[in-house]
Amino acid sequence: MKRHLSALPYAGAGVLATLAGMSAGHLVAAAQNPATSPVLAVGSAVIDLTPTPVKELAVRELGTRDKPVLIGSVVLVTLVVSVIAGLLARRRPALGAGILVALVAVAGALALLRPFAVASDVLPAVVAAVVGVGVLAFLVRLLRASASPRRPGGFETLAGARSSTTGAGAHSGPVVEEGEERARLEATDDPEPKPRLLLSGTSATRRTVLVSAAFVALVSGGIGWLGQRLAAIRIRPEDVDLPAAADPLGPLPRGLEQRYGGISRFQTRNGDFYRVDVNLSVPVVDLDGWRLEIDGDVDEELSLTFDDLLAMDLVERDITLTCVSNEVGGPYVGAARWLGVPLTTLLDRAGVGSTADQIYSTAVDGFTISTPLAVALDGRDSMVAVGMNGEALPAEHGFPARLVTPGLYGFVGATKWLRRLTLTTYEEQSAYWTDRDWATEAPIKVSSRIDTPQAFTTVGKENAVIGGVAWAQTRGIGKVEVRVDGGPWREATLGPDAGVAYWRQWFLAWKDATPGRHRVACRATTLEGDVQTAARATPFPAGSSGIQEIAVDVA
Ligand SMILES: Nc1nc2c(c(=O)[nH]1)N[C@H]1C(S)=C(S)[C@@H](COP(=O)(O)O)O[C@H]1N2
Ligand SMILES: [Mo]
Repeated sequence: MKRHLSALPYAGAGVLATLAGMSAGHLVAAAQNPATSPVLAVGSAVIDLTPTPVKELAVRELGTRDKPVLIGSVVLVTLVVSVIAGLLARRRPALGAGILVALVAVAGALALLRPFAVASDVLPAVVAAVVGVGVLAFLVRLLRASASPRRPGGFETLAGARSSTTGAGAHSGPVVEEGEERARLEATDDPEPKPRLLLSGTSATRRTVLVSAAFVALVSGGIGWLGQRLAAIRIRPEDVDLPAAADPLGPLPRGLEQRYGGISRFQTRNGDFYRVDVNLSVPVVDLDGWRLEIDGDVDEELSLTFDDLLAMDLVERDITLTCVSNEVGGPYVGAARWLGVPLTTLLDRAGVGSTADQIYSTAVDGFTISTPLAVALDGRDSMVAVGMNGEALPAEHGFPARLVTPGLYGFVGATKWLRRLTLTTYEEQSAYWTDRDWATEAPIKVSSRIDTPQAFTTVGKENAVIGGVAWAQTRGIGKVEVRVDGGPWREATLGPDAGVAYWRQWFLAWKDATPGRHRVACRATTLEGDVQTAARATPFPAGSSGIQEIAVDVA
């Protein structure tokens, strides 16, 4: 028991050393590219390697907490390893340090394996290793000093121990230490010497250990926090000046939200726009090094700078994006005015060959998307967007450039942080989510959502209004109907029209509302007469279907 307890401080030293290393690496990464942070590099690899059913389960059970939980798990596993490293460092400092270095080496390798990685991306891991090993050596030194109060200067240093492992006297360090320990125990009159827990000691050395441990923990926490702040201020899309569109659109018509507050705004604010991607940190893109490459089956490969893009004729389009993971009635849909270069302009410049049937886009985060070439050429307004609602793309939404494809779920047409478009075939290349069993082609299904009233809220009998949004991108919404308590479908009034690639708001004055609980449902119909089906489908693999029905109380 005593032995176990006296080992505890070493476990703590391992944890503190790891935290300090991780934080230092995180800080360096924040200053260059957050994705190269050792913790995030490992976390991203875990995301990429997680089988689809497990991911589905995680998203279902955890929702948007899936990423914090993932990071937490990575940190937890790391800390368990660091406990082992600390315990081993008690007898074999070099071994403990070696485990820390191995841990960081994995993270460094993962950072370097990212697409578009540069040599300096390994720097955060190197710094993490140096700081981690340094702190471990320091703490082990202190602990050994506190365990041998009679010879405060005589402990083995980590460096000494490490070099000793190369020679015949490999175990001299630990053996000497045990000898000292025994000598000390024999010398004391106390038959039950207190276990040398950090907190039970009163010697100056122990206080030093405690204080330095607290210091390391505080500094680690502070550095982690600072790293996040740095990442947030490093790229500033708001400093980018965008030219106007060659043929600007007029202002959007007044939305229904101005009359019925509960209905989603006709144009989603950038800050409210849903965000879905595979990243633990928002990719940071330096405009200087960034290029949009167009290659593969083309007459001439292109490599365009951001300024090259801005120098082209820009168009402006109102387009609603939807994520395939959106459940019926869910939040992963948003509508914005996008500014960018028509995809056809870029394809014409490059000259598409005769064999390509897909545009394979690769993003800065390594994410890939397959978009059917036929979709890009069928007359819809696919574009490489640089602006969103009058501003440069926010970092979360793909700064500096992203693909926007009307009518396709985001995972097949909305590549953020776009880096390369490759003209190729479906036979030759498959993209991120297709490799994880999601559909290869995924047009958006007609759907509608009740925004007001919210489920399980109470509305007044007078002026009760049911309202929301409906979308069927590239086909357009023809009508929306509302049903109360399974009765007949009643047609709602549609809001303003901003084109078939955009959503429609709708409302119905609920004049005959009676007190009590009611079930309210809605469904949309496209301009072609295609009615939103009641047949339920899960988001996996090609998008949800069904009809949203909520319970509402009328008072
Ligand atoms: N580089 C990159 N682009 C991406 C993704 C991603 O993970 N990485 N996710 C896609 C998915 S699944 C969707 S739904 C849209 C979401 O775009 P938004 O976050 O701007 O709403 O981005 C798409 N583009
Ligand atoms: Mo998505």
